[in-house]
Amino acid sequence: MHLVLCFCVCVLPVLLLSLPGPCRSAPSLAPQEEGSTSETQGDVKLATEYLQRYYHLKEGPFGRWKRSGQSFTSSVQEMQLFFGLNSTGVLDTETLEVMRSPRCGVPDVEDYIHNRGTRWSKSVITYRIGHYTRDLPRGTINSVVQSALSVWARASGLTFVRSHNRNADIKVEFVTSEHGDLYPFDGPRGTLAHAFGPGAGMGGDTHFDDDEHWTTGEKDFNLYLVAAHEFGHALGLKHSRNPESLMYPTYMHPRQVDLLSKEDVANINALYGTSRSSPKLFPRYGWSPQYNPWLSGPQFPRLMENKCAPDLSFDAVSTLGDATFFFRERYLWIKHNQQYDIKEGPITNFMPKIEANIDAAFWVPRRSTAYLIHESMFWTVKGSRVRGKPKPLSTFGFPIWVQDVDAAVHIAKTGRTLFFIHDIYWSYNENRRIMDIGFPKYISEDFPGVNTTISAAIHKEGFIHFFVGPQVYKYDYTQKRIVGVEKTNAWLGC
Ligand code: NFH
Ligand code: ZN
Ligand code: CA
Ligand code: ZN
Repeated sequence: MHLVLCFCVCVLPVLLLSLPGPCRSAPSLAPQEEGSTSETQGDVKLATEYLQRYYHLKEGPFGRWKRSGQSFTSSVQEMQLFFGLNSTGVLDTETLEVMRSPRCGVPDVEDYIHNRGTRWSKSVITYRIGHYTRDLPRGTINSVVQSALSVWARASGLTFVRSHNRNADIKVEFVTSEHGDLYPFDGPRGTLAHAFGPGAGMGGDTHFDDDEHWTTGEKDFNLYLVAAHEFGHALGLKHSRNPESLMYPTYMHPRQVDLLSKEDVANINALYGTSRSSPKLFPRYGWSPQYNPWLSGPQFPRLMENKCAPDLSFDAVSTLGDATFFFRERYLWIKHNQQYDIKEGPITNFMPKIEANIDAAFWVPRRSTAYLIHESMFWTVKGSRVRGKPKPLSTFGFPIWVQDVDAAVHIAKTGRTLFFIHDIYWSYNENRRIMDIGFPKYISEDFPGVNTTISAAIHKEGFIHFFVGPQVYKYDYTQKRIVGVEKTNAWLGC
């Protein structure tokens, strides 16, 4: 029983949260007229006080637009629902008993009163996608949800981590009509979605009306836009009167460049602080809807839908500053170290000069420079800028017959860059800027166990990671052996 009560104390703020001021209206005494059996004036007084204190807010999940005040009966029902009692709306003995029982711990209650459950009291928030819609492939939905959360992550100090655990903070679900929370959906159009504010239990949960047609383009309704709005609520934001704001209560395509208005940013910052101070790479080609693949359906690469495809492979992988870049065809994923969210888009969104796929890439930390190789040419990227024109591979001292490279990796400790081409490799001395003598050599000779063409390679935390199609081999080059195998898509958090 004690546990149940604790659950309640923590959960209630969720339902109360949208209440802008003090209690609005006195609950009606309707239940008496409904001829319930045992209740007395005293019971009604107790219940009224109780419901005013813990449930008085008439607003349920956000999304109940212009919803009229909630009746006493439905407050009772709501309370009963949370306690697992028969949700009759009638003040029966059992309900009154729960209302009379001591709440768990004064501090909890105090805390709740002050905080009103308006924010999560942590900066890492987990989410889980329960029931999917059939309108879009699952992989797409996973990516859209992640992108929509990233909108808020970028503007705040928050990090979102996908979880498969039942206790994830934000449970995302596509549902229709009645779905167990007293806020049934209304079929096509009308309300598109709703979300509960921060809190335990249902707190943070986000429901999408699966009677809508969900899209990733300009047609109604764009899931990314609606999800970003709902996650605002799941984080504790209320509606805005400003039509430029994402938190405006009516669905519309954004007209301005940024999804978030200044007001949205100020509101999320007021709750969770500002975004990490670490400078962002390529700030100019960020995540405006203009560049966001989720808002520009037609040019949205098909590949994207398969970010978590089991056979995902990369053309090139490299560190660049404090991020890891994953290239595939003309597409790029950027994963910042220490951050969960991944930026992604056509390569040209980030580096407009590079209208090509990248075959191999490597990072020389000493020069804070990345080298991106396409066929027989390579670009130099320093800071967030592509420097000058591409240069020919022969700059590294390759013979003329070397016209492309499968993978490249720089090992800072030895100052060498290794270039992999089919079954052979070269070693380049970055300090002296010459090829080492005795190369090329067979890959299998020096990297026993690695005997297929390498798709991409990166040096990280003392290991070389060889990407071979959908698999990644973790290679210990001092011991000369493979010490681990992983799925390629695991590197994108799949
Ligand atoms: C919504 N909401 O469904 C609408 N609005 O524009 N239908 C809101 C979600 C949009 C959830 O948090 C509900 O606020 C409706 C109505 C803004 C994504 C304005 C008709 C209610 C097309
Ligand atoms: Zn809303
Ligand atoms: Ca609807
Ligand atoms: Zn719901």
